[in-house]
Amino acid sequence: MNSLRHDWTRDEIAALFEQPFNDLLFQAHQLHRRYFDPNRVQVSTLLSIKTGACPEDCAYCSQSARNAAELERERLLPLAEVVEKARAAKHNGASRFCMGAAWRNPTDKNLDKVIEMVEAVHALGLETCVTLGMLTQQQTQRLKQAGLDYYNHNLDTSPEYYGDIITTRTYQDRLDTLTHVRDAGINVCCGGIVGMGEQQDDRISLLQQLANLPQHPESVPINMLVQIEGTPLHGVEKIDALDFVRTIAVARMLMPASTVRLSAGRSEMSDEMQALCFFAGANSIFYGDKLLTTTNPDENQDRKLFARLGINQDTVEQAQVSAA
Ligand code: SAM
Ligand code: DTB
Ligand code: SF4
Repeated sequence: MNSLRHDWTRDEIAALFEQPFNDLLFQAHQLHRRYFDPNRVQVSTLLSIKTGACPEDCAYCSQSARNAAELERERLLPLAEVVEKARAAKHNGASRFCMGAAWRNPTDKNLDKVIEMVEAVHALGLETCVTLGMLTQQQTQRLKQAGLDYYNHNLDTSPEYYGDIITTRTYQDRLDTLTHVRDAGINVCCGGIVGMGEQQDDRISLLQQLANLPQHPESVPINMLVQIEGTPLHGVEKIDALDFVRTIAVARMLMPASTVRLSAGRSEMSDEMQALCFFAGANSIFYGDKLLTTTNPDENQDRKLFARLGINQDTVEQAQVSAA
């Protein structure tokens, strides 16, 4: 197998993007087949364990206290409710359960509670993932000991566009958290959002940041902005569907051994657009009718789509073998 590269230049990435669509998809798909079964998709289910009232000012997010989105806030959910949701997710075929909290960072007391959740979900035989904001080195070590498999922390956009989207934490803060997660031996889930009014150069630069990390994230979520009323990004120009597919294809080419997740935004995608994304190299989705605060296609719709495409879902066992 080719060795993985961490020295991509912007010009090289731009050249990948600028190819004719068929050439790009052909190359991305070929590489995809070299590393993965093209007919297998990993499925994760998301649960918001603490919703809203977040002190951060992320311009896309319904949960920022500074945005005017209508949202029912919720305190940290009780353990029993989380376990019940995780059991249902497993029953529906998810192999990973991802818990998200609207925090800038968890307090150590909050982390105690999350650790109980991670242990309980792990005990159900599911892979575990959490996204809690910034973490210290000590906090990542505690999560690792609890059996956490993945930590999601996105770079969100390019360093150049970042200041237009978030001002309450820096790009470097994000990179520091990613280093702590990596150093603790937890799998890294890190990607971004497109369709936030960014330029093609920003997509190139975001993917360059991800691909040139010392180790590629094991999981790379590519979110298409879910526009939420009351947030500053509501009404921003949407990304062209084929440009979105190109972004998936380039992510696949830069990080060929990573799982690329067709993440938020699927409710607005046609089956045909999703099919192109799977061909271009996406091999993971969020499964279940809710993301954190917004809707996702329901499981029946996804089952039908997988059946039409001849795609199989990863079972928990298969997911664990591929992650090993
Ligand atoms: N509060 C934590 C943090 O930001 O690190 C964890 C939860 S946060 C909601 C997780 C990620 O979801 C964000 O980094 C962002 O990439 C993605 N996200 C949030 N709102 C979104 C939206 N409206 N559309 C697409 N992706 C979104
Ligand atoms: C990721 O990259 N996308 C997920 C997960 N990681 C936590 C979140 C998507 C959120 C979409 C908007 C919402 O439902 O609030
Ligand atoms: Fe808070 Fe995370 Fe939303 Fe930003 S993305 S406002 S940190 S919940």
